[in-house]
Amino acid sequence: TQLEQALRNAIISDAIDVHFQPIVSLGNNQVVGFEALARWNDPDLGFVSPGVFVPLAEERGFIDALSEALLRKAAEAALSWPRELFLSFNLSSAQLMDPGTSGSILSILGRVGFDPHRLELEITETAVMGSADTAHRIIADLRAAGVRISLDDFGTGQSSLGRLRDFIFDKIKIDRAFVSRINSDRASEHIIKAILSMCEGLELEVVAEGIEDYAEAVKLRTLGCGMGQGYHFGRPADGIATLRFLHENY
Ligand code: G
Ligand code: G
Ligand code: MN
Ligand code: NA
Repeated sequence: TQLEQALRNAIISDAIDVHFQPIVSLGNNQVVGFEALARWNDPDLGFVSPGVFVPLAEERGFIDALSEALLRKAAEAALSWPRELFLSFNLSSAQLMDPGTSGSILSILGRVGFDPHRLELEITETAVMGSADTAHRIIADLRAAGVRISLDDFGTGQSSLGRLRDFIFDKIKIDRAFVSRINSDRASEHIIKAILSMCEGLELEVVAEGIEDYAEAVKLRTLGCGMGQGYHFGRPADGIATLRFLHENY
């Protein structure tokens, strides 16, 4: 198809960019890291969402090439940040079925000179279930090298609390579906409270995603949520705007 051909060309010509969205400590509003988010502005097709082209890349077998280029760009950009903030990078489910993934990630970090302790990988619960043995091996190898693992979109889809008993995660990211209703819907508040209490017991760090206003940030801080992310703190921005943001704000 036209989209597939355009994606293939974009990967070959290294035209897919990476943007960064701040993750802050809710206690003091300090930026502690950034999530890398792929952005593709095609001359003919315009902006194509990663929600569209990442699944297409997985389906067509381009995901390794795409993800390697994005991780390299993201880690290179992170080396120029003024402080040792963490970099959070999304892994797709196909990558967790490929035993070569851990070696490939660590070799990119080595080549770029990026400390694995500064990298976090975001994965979803469904991705771990796809090919459980391979996924667990990849995660164990990465964690042994110092990489941290976060469970993305927590609370949605096929979440099973049982997965948390495997102790393969360092952090969970509460899906914005709960966060956006925290001040209007008592049920969402109770669910978030329960997640925070459970994560405290399991010694998991927590990020609330999709914080869009001050009232949500205040509520989450009051409930004891450690970190937040969302348009209230900053939208995803390119590497240069991210550097400017860091120099102006922190
Ligand atoms: O950035 P937001 O605009 O629309 O992202 C849409 C979806 O694409 C999200 O689920 C996000 O996790 C995913 N995504 C964004 N960038 C990447 C990436 O570099 N790799 C993978 N695997 N997924 C990404
Ligand atoms: O699936 P994942 O959580 O990786 O995707 C992150 C997605 O959330 C990206 O598409 C990003 O652009 C989007 N996002 C980040 N902050 C906000 C926010 O405050 N509100 C909304 N609606 N989307 C957000
Ligand atoms: Mn994510
Ligand atoms: Na998420």
